Amino acid sequence: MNRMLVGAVAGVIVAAAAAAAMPPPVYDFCGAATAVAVDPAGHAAYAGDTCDGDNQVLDHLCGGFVTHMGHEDCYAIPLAPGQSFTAEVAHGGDAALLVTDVCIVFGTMYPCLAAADATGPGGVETVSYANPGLAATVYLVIDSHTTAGCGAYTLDLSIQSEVGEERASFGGIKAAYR
Ligand SMILES: [Ca+2]
Ligand SMILES: [Ca+2]
Repeated sequence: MNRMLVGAVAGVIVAAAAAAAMPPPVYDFCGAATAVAVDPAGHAAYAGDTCDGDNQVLDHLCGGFVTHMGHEDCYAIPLAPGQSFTAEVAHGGDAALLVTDVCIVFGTMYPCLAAADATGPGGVETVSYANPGLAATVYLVIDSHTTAGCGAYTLDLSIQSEVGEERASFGGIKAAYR
């Protein structure tokens, strides 16, 4: 091996080592998420435009659809134990909804808790999620399929009171008169 070749090989090894040591890419919408505040009846309404959003959610394996290279808006939804929410999004572009439990991931996809992509441009997407555990903040991502698929939208959101409570009251009434 001549000196030049040794130098070139050493350079490749150094570059490969540097590449291996590179940290994974960080995807983070924590600071961009809108904190949802509902009225006493548990409702909230928002209007926005995903074209103004960032693209931190590039892909997610949710119900068969994978890539979402368009921009997204994100909402942070606080849920007490047993609470659930339903979100209805009327969208001018082609929206896809994702519910996830983290706002930052390192070199991987966002976990999928629930998702919806039933309609094309101009359609309405609806997604629901019930919190099975302790009080938690979950995130609703209103994503766009492509950069051209972004657009204005309205979001209607409702947080339902604890399912267990409702069941208990209805079930209890029924049981009491049986
Ligand atoms: Ca996206
Ligand atoms: Ca859609």
